Formats: sequence, C-alpha cells, structure tokens
Amino acid sequence: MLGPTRVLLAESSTPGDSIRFNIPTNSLDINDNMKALDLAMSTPNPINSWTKQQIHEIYNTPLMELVYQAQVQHRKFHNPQEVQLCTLLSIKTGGCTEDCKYCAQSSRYDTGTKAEKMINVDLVMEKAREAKMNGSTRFCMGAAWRDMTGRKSGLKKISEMVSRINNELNMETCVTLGMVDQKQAADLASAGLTAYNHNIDTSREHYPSVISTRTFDDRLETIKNVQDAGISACTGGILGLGETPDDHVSFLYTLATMEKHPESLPINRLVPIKGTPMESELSELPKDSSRKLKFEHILKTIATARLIMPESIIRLAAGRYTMKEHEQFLCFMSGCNAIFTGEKMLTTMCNGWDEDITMLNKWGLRPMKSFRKSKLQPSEVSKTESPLQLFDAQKTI
Ligand code: SAM
Ligand code: DTB
Ligand code: SF4
Repeated sequence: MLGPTRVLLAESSTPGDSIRFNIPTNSLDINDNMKALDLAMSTPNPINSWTKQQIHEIYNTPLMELVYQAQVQHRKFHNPQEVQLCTLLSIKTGGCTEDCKYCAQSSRYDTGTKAEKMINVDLVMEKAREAKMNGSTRFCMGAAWRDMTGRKSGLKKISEMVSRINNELNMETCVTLGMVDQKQAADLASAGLTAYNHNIDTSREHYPSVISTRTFDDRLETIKNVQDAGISACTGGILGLGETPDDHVSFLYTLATMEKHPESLPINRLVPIKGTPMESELSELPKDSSRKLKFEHILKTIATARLIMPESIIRLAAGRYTMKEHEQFLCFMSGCNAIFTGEKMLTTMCNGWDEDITMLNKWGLRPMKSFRKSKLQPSEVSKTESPLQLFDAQKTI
C-alpha cells in the first residue's frame, strides 16, 4: 500500500503559478527540507514543533492559495458540513480587579457595566435548556474574575451547574473563570467539565501592552493545569488589539507549539468598548497605521491556524456580529467550524440563533452533534442527513 500522499508545488516561470503533483511518500523524514505549507498539508497528525519561520511562511502565502489549502486541510480533519454551536452566559458580571485594556468588566474603567452577584443554578439551567432547544450543543459560562483563589463556594456552585447541564441536558460544558490551580482544575474535571476557556489573548511580545496584572506565563500555567486535569483547553485570543501581522505569527506559534494543541481555538475580533484604554488608543491611530486590523489578516490568522493545528475546532467568537455575512463566509472557508450563537456574548452583542440557523442552512451547514467530532471522508459525508432535517430533529430535547 502506498504511504501518505505529499502534495508538492512545482514552480513555473510565472511567479505564483504552480503545477500540483501528488507524490506518494512512505516516510515523512524528509520534513526538514519541505516547504512549511507542504509539511502542513502532508502531515497525518498535528505537529507541535513548528518554528516561527515556518508559521511566518504559511501566514504570508498568497491569500487565495492560503485559503484554498486551509479548506482542503479542513476537509481532511473535519466534516465540512458541521459547525459547533456554543452559547455563552455571563454567570458573574463586572467588578473585575484586572486591568485588561479591552474589557468592559474591569472595575478600573468607566464602561457602564455594573458589578453583579453570581446568578443562581436554576436560572443557568433555564438558559442552558433554551440554548439546547435552539441547537447549541456546548454551553459556556463566564465569570469576571482574576482567579478562583478563595472562591470555594463559587466553585462548588459552578460544579453543580456543570454536572446538571451534563446530566440533565447532555450538553458539553465550558467555563471561563480566570486562573485556576491544579486542585481547582481537578475539581472541575470531577464535575464533568468538557472544556475550560482561558485565552493567551495576543502574542507574548504584545501582551505587556495590553495587560499588566497577570503575565503571559500565568496564562500558560492555567492552560497546563486544565489540560493536566484531563479537561480540554479552549484557548485563543483577540485580533485588533493594536498588534501587527508578526504578532499574529507569534500568537499562533505559542498555540501551535503547545504539547497538546487547544481542542478549541476562539478567535475574537476586538469589540471596542467606550471607556476602555484600548478603545481610546485605537481611535487615535492614523487611518493607514499597520497596527489597525485588516480583515485579510483575520483570514490569514484563521487559515494559518487551520493549517498548523488541523484538529482544533476554530471558533469565531466576539465581534462576529460586526462582520457582514460574506465576511463570516470567508472565515468559514478559511477553516472556522464553530460559533457562539444566542442572545448575547458576556456584555457585548451576539448573532441570534434564528439568524444563524438561517445563514447556516443557506450555506448547507448543520450543527455538530454533542460529544462527537466527525472525521468523515467527503464520500461518507454525502450519505448523512440534510442540514434542515438534522437541524429540526435537534430542536427537540
Ligand atoms: N475573566 C476571565 C478571563 O479573563 O480569563 C474570563 C472572561 S474573559 C471576558 C474571556 C475572554 O473574552 C478574554 O480573555 C478575551 O479574550 C475576550 N474578550 C473580553 N473582552 C473582549 C472584547 N471587548 N472584545 C473581544 N474579546 C474580548
Ligand atoms: C472567548 O474567547 N470569547 C468569549 C468566550 N471565550 C468566553 C468571550 C467573549 C467576550 C466578549 C466581550 C463581552 O461580551 O464582554
Ligand atoms: Fe477581568 Fe477577564 Fe475582563 Fe480581564 S478579561 S478584566 S480578567 S473579566
């Protein structure tokens, strides 16, 4: 039997023009000399030894080729018809001690978001049930906390929310509560938590310009604690914090060289919040500043992430409501396969379920089933239900 097929590009005399060969290889030992894009496209398993140079090379591939290859990669590792629908609920809003320059919930800035107490378990169950009725299979709960130190009763209540959502609704659960230590991560794992969201937010280099009250390495430690406890890491960041394309490469480098790639990778587009330092800094930048995020850089980041972390679920997160439908479509073409959908993000707007269901149906996409990440071959995909049939079936509990 032939080994894995390696797709090679033979350059012609016209720049950018290339002829494609499928060359069977029985060994991938020759990887060292391969072009980074060829390496990404030929690997049967995720690689975590990427260099910044390789990621830079992929990120700077001409956009049309980059998006095309990302879509091919996507189809090798995921069912191209499936999108994971996740709904978010803020269970403890505002009053946060941290100084994240972008955040509506920091008590340091006058953003109009008031500090509230943690909401009760019954209300959480009501919201989770509503999310399930609308096709979401993952329910994520967020709290405006720096960390879980001294929050024993909070952790107990959250563990109860997690196990009730798992057991009564059979939904996947995710929480984002700030930093956690090994014991807190183990407690959440015992409650049955599927995933923990903790973002690196941006590149190591740009990070100190955004947050001073906890370090980049603090973030990595929480992610390790979560993974060591057997919980999936949902780890990504925000684009549009005044970073440059090199920061995108470095941000992806940190994620792609983790011992285990994030199971889920949220890509937030900054929602500039009036009253935050980030909003005022960005509004002062000249129009043509290289620190202003361009839409094509969102696509390059998503497509590169898909190529170098092929198994991860890439989630289009905050700020999606600011994108036109064709822009969202391009994000999906580049390898996104998950969204937050529902009434609200934490404090900012979200695209509603009905609007999303209409959009996905129009594109021939359907919700991913709970606890299942299909890796069907395209030939098998056509045998599955139509998006509409499945959508309607899932709306009944
Ligand atoms: N307090 C916890 C923490 O910071 O880890 C959990 C909640 S926090 C709001 C979750 C993530 O939301 C942040 O790490 C950041 O990536 C994202 N986020 C917060 N405000 C945002 C904004 N205005 N625009 C885009 N993303 C934002
Ligand atoms: C993530 O990366 N994005 C979500 C989720 N993880 C918890 C949160 C986005 C919050 C956006 C700002 C807000 O709504 O306040
Ligand atoms: Fe607090 Fe999280 Fe907002 Fe930072 S991002 S201020 S830690 S709620």
